[in-house]
Formats: sequence, structure tokens, C-alpha cells
Amino acid sequence: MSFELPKLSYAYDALEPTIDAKTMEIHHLKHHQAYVDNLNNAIAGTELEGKSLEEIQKTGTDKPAVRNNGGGHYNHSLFWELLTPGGSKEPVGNVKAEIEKIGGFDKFKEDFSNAAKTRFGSGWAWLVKNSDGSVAVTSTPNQDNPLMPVADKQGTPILGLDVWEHAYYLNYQNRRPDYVNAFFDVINWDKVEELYNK
Ligand code: MN3
Repeated sequence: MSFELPKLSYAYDALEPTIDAKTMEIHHLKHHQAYVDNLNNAIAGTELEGKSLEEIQKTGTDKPAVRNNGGGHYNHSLFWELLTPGGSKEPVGNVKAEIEKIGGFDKFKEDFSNAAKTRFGSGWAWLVKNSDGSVAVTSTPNQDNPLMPVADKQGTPILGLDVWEHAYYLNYQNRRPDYVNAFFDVINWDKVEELYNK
């Protein structure tokens, strides 16, 4: 049983003007599909075949092809679910309460945006849930994520933002900060809450 490209629950143009349809289509059909295909090739015939995608993040990352493509598949699968047309504007429920404890929503936006804007080169900004239920902002290079033992900061990702140029270059060119600011218009906070409560 190999991994497959997940279907999106919205149309490619549904997130405009924040994320344009062409970027969504190429990102999903080309970039994400390549991570899926390369991950399947990398684990075929190994002890990782048949393991869950989460388990592969935790145990397979000593192999570069698994780290890069397994991370790519996990990160993008999560990312698509965290986006929604119109967005829900503000955190809800337990996530809202935990964000209050780290300084409130405005402080969180500032910290998360800084993590996204200052991640040099390609990578991701994250909000993670710690084992004690608290939340924290972090970032990772390339297709790493906080489930991987190699990550500076461990935790369960509940919000992630792709800051690779392929995620924004057609619409924003070199203006990563504008893309990061616009991301807050399309966050599915109900999904973030669902991930926190898992
Ligand atoms: Mn990407």
C-alpha cells in the first residue's frame, strides 16, 4: 500500500487572492506529487514500507530521501487542510486559551510571522503542541518538521506555513513578508483546534 496524493477539499482558485490558482495547482499536482512518488520509491522494500506517515517522520529521517520526501508529503498534506476560503480569522477553543498563555493572538502573529520571514532559504514555520498541552512557535529548514528527531524543537504540528519560494513566487515574487501576512486570511482555525484536541 503506497502513499497517494490527497485530494483538496476546495478548488485551486478558492484561496484567491491570498494564494493564486496557478500556484495551488502546481504546488499540489507537481511539487506534492513528486514528494509522494519519491517517498514511495525511497521506502519500497524497506522496513518503513507499510508504516504510517507519522511513524516515518519519527523513525525514518536518518535516510535523506525519506527525510526530504516523507517530510514533504507529511507537511503538504497537513498544510492543505489548514487552509480554507475566507479563513476563520481567530483561534478558537483550547488553542485560543493556550495562545493567550504565550502572550495572546497579536503576539503569536508577530512570533509566527517572524519565524516564517526569518527562516533562511526554504522551510516551514510551525505552531506545535507540546506534551504538556502548551503551544510554541518554531521553524524548520527544507522539508523537516517538529516530529523529526533532527528538529531543534520537538512537538506535534498543529499549524504550518510553507515558506519555500514555490509556495508564493508567482504572486508575491521576492515579497515573502506579504505572503506571510496574507496567510492569516485563510487559516482554518477549526482544523487547528481539531489537531490540538487529537
Ligand atoms: Mn511546498
